[in-house]
Amino acid sequence: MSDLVLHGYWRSSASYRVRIALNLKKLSYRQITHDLRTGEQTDPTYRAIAPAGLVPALEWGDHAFVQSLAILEWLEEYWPDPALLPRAYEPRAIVRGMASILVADIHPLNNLRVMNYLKSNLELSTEAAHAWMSHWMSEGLAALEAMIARYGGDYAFGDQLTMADCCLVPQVYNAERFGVDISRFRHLGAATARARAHPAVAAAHPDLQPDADPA
Ligand SMILES: N[C@@H](CCC(=O)N[C@@H](CS)C(=O)NCC(=O)O)C(=O)O
Repeated sequence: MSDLVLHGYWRSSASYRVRIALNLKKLSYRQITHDLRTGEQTDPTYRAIAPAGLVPALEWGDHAFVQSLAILEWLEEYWPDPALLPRAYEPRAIVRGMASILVADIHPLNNLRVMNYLKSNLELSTEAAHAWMSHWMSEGLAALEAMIARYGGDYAFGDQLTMADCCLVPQVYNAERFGVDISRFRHLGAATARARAHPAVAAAHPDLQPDADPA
């Protein structure tokens, strides 16, 4: 069996999603870090693996998979146990919808390159750029709160950890870093707290990664 190699960065929420899934599935993997602060993700050597110059990428044999949600889906197909999607089709679609709110609607608007563009090219102040980012995070999290209120149990969907939690925990980490008030989202906050308490999820926390800045 090939080794799994995760190209990521400790504070990258998209990498954090993949770490959670790998840990939940009890898969061992090696990490290669690309420091986003110094632009290592745009190095041509890394772009040969991940042409968009974004982390994460997951190498497996001759393949390099990009896009965290596609990686989660691949992990689910290859190692279905423990499942990160419910069995029935309709719940699967709902979990995928929840994950997509986080991955497709919220995260792209608070990504580093977008922030840099707002500040450098559009000359927004740091405060204005953060307010813009917090606005879109809050909008997306409010939508998710309504879905978790309807479908959640112990976790974001029902009583098992799913892909929705793999994406939710890192986004809440991001939101908290940027001062978004999560206490407004009661169901979402409770589901996040329970997911964070799971040992596999806890072990994926940015501060515990080998490339993390010293505390
Ligand atoms: N949709 C992609 C997003 C990947 C992404 O944007 N990663 C961020 C870190 S969380 C990144 O590499 N940012 C570098 C940059 O913005 O230059 C995924 O889910 O994998």
